[in-house]
Amino acid sequence: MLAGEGWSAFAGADSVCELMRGGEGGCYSRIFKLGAPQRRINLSSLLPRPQMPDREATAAILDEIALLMELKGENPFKTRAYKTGAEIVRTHSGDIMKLAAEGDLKGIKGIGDALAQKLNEIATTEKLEFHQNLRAEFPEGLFDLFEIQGLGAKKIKALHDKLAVSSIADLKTVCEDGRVAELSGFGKKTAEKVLEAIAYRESNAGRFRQNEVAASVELIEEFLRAHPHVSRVSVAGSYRRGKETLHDLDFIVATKKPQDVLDAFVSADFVEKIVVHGKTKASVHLKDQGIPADLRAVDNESFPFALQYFTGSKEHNVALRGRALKHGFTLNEYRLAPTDESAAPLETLPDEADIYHKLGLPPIDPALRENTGEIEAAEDGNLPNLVTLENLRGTFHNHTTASDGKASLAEMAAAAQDLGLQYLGIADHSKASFQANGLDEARLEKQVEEIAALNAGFDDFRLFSGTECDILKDGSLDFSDATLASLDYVVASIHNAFTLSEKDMTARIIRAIENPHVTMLGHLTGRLLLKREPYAVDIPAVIEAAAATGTIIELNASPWRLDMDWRWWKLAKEKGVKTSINPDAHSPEGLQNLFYGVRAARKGWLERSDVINCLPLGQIEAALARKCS
Ligand code: DGT
Ligand code: CA
Ligand code: CA
Ligand code: ZN
Repeated sequence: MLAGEGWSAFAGADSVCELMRGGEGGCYSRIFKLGAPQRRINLSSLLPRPQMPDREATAAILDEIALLMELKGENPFKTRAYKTGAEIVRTHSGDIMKLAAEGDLKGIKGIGDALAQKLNEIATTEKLEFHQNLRAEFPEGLFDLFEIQGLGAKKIKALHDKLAVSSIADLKTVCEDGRVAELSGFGKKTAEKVLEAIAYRESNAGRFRQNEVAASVELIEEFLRAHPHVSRVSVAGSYRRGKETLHDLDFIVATKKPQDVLDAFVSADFVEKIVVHGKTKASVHLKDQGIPADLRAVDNESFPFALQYFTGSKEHNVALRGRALKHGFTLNEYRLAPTDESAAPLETLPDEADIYHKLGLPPIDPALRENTGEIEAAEDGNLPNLVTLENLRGTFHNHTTASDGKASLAEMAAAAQDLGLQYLGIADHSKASFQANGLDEARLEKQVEEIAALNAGFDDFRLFSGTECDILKDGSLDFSDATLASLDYVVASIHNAFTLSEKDMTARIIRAIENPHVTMLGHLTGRLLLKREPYAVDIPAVIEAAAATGTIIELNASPWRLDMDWRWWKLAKEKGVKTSINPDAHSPEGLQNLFYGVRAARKGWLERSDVINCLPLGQIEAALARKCS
């Protein structure tokens, strides 16, 4: 059913563990293999695989051991061995899980006998007794503390040891009664920040980012499709609409035997808990993070109506039903029927698109169904021709091992070529981002040379040398104009001093935009979905400044960011501002973030012509140079 919509799910995303460490480094909750090398765009062939005991899951276990040992106050050398182990597991160039399963890790630097044995246990049994025992020494609630912005192992240990904090509720109490403020290394400001973070977490309870659910969506669709009595399957709800965060998953199937299908669904492997098991609907919680999921089983004739209704949004449906009434129809989740009951019933409608046709409209893409003018646009024949993954020809804002990425220039270039891209922009951090090992002028110059050397060896592919240059507190840039001018392009981003007033923050960003060498603005508001609120900034004023100067505004495609938010792109487009859909990749897998970026761009009504990285090699160069010339 999703075929033709051009955004069947594939995924790959930064997990909480890297954010726990406070960096932007790629740490993937799921690793998806890149497709076989091809010279055409094959982005959409990257589907999320159901979770296996893969190397990231293994690395996450080692990371957690290191954390827990730190909490216990163990010898730092022991702790470090696990951290190093996790890095090796993540970055080893061979099939390390296979080697581990075969007990064949000898000779890999950094993996001693004890670690090799543990890796063997994980690879063969999918768990590690040592880890489970260690975890059992701590109260379950303690693990939630790691999700609070600004708390690392050290601080959590202090809270745990000195104030007996072992849950978010405990933490709230000791922040409110002033004990945290008095704790050495904390202070009043930290206590306030922590309380804010707790409030933010509470306001987002029960919501998920797309990357947290994408693999389950694929798995469940596949499961349903394989059922012998199911003829049609689709995900619906907010996931189908490409919302940046969501509350539950919704699936619709067409079947003659709803009870059979619902029975199979609630007894499936992936289900943890059954909430509703009715005749036409089941609601469950998945084993995967307890994600709630609804399934509705309808007959083939009702399927298009159920799919339309349960895709939502509610506001879109209300507006569409209003339009149906004007045309003399009632529209619900089962049918479109004449309001006048004596009139002949409607013939059946085979597809969801036919519902829109019957109401005198072209089909409206699920991404647009938020009642923000899509029905009027459809009526006037002004629906956008939305950008697709396949339209992308390259991408900017990617990191390498030179700063905080996990892969080399050559590896990132190879990964981009595997995806069928024609070019890849490198934008490692600048020196002010010392926590991310940002490059100084000398290292940047060396990277520019390395890129030139690699480019000499490519046919029909090019690396662009850029930088993700820090915007300093006063809006000046971390590199001189001369240095910036030596690059193919510049992404300017904020990575510190998040707490400026809206006025100061806006002025800071606009000053950066006014620099003729700044090609594009990185992650405009700094938000981390469900984790950190955007900083205060006057977005219309920034859009205005970008339009006046010909500065591109990035659509950061990390599922944690999706920044600038889709709700602003219509305004940006009206003002003539272009975007670049940028994965902010810190590894080859990170390039898969483009999937989420395109979904967000579609929600923002963007077309191919609004997105500079749809331009082929040969035309993109001029777009990058437009501002300076
Ligand atoms: P969420 O909160 O991320 O799960 O968002 P949705 O949009 O997936 O919401 P959900 O799962 O409650 O319902 C799925 C769709 O079903 C929703 O987008 C529109 C439709 N729907 C649900 N309840 C109502 C309702 O009371 N009235 C109307 N018109 N539509 C509804
Ligand atoms: Ca939903
Ligand atoms: Ca639902
Ligand atoms: Zn950044």
